[in-house]
Formats: sequence, C-alpha cells, structure tokens
Amino acid sequence: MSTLADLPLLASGKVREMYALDEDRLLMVASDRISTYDVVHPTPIPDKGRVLTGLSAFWFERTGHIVPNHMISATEGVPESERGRALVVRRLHMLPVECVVRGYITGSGWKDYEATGRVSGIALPPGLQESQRLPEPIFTPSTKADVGHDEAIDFEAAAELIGDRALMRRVAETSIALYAAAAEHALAAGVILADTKFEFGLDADGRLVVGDEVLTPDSSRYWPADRYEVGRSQPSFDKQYVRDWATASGWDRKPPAPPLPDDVVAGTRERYIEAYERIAGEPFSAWLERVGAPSA
Ligand code: Q0Q
Repeated sequence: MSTLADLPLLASGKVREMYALDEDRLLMVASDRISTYDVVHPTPIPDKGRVLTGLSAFWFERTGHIVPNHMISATEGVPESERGRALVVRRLHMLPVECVVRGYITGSGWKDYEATGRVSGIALPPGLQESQRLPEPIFTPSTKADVGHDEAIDFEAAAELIGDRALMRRVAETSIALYAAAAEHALAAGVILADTKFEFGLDADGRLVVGDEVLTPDSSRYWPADRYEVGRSQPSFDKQYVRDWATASGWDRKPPAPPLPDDVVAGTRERYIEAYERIAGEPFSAWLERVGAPSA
C-alpha cells in the first residue's frame, strides 16, 4: 500500500487532489478545505472531505443503474491515512464540458434569466421568481475554466466542444436523470437539491461514465427544505454559517480569505455531518467504520 507522498500528483483543485495510482486508476482525495466566493479559507473544517467522499460513494452506489461511474473502491488501493476521504477511480478520457442540471432558478442562472429570459440558451417561462422550482429540470452546460468562473454555453456549443452531438444528447439526458433521482431522494430527507454539476468521461471501450465527485455540497446547491421561500436567495445547507460570519466580519470576498472562528468551524462540521446522515440515511460513523477510516 503506497502512501500519498509516493503518488504522482495529477491535478489539484481548490479543495481536492487527484493522484495517479497506475495507468488505469487514479486516487481522488477530498481535503477539509472550504472555499466561499471562490476563495479558500485558511481554516479547515474537520471531516468535510470524509463527508463529501462518503456522499459521492453513496450516490455512485445508488445511481449505477442510470449510468456507469468511475468509482472502483473506497478501501482497496486507498492509503490507510486517506480512508474515508479518498476513492480509487477508473482513469477516463474526460469530456471538456461541465454538465450542470438546474431544478430551481438561482445563482448565475437567475442572473441570466433576469437579463435575457434564458439560461444557457434555454428560454424559460416569463415571470419566474428567484429560487422558484422549474417546470422541468434543465441541462445548462458550461465550459471548464481553468481560472475564474465557468462560462455558460448552449447545447450546440457544448456539442461542438466534445465533437459529437448524439453523445452530447446522451450526456444531457443522463445528467437530468441523475439529478431527478437524487433530487427526489434528497427532498424526502428534507433537503432541496437545487442544482448540481456532473463531469463525464469515456472509458477505454468508449462507454459513457460519470466521474469526478457527484451530488456533493461542493458540486451542488443543497437548501434546507424547511427554510425554503420563493422570491429570494436561499441559505446554503452547509456553507451558510461561513458566509454569514465572513460577511459580518467585513471581508471583501477577495483573497486572502479570513481564518474561521472555532464556533463557525464546529457549526459547519455539524452541518456537513447532518447532510451525510440525512441523505445517506445512516450515521456518519457507519461510513467511517465501513472504510476503516483512521480515528481522529
Ligand atoms: C480527472 N479531474 C478534475 C479533478 C482535482 C478532480 C482529472 N476518472 C478520471 C478523472 C476524474 N474524476 C480525471 N481524469 C481521468 N479520469 C478529473 C479536474 C481535479 C481533484 C479531483 N482531473
């Protein structure tokens, strides 16, 4: 069993790393770093990486009948030190499109709708209010920006990017099916899945496979259903403590992000664990035990 230090680093995101295990497998590691307004705070949230990895594993196991996914294992091949926060995944040829599905109109989609009546080229009914549930979930792709924000593009531009219109159609249909299944399950647990982002790839046989993390609070907007109110922005299930404190602290939302006080860290950790337990329907400790995660 190798340690993380032995593995070549393939890619590093704001809060995650991707290592190469061998020519067919990668190790996807989720850190405890938290970012708000696209800036990473210096203070980690203990267990955030393990909650998000546990949620990806839960959703991969639950949606394999909709589309194959890249998860191989949460144990075999995962260094002991990383158990619970890392997955061994299949190496894919990743498609260069962010596959966003929106069930509610919010965020950048709301801004585009207010300005044009459209989101990613899709005309929506007039008179929608902010955070309103859409008649049907919509597929609103964007580019994968290395730096800064992804740019919303329409279906035709996305098809051009991947060079295959029929494949783009399948990716869109699969993304919507994944979102719909997850949103129904989450709502029954008292959590609104407002929107989410998938990344797909092709395996060596050219089969479509969903990769990256799926349906986590970092790749999705989760709202507490009992505080949902149309006509305004909604509190984030997981990040609201940090956002409210950061705003009250006077932070201008530009780097560097301020360190977080202990109570905000503790409250945010509890919200992540609550998200896991509501959605996965089991104690967070069950995930940790199942994968042999090291105790604190
Ligand atoms: C791959 N990434 C993103 C990333 C840092 C994810 C490489 N199955 C795969 C995947 C995946 N997922 C990738 N490449 C080949 N096969 C995804 C940008 C970056 C942490 C996690 N980088």
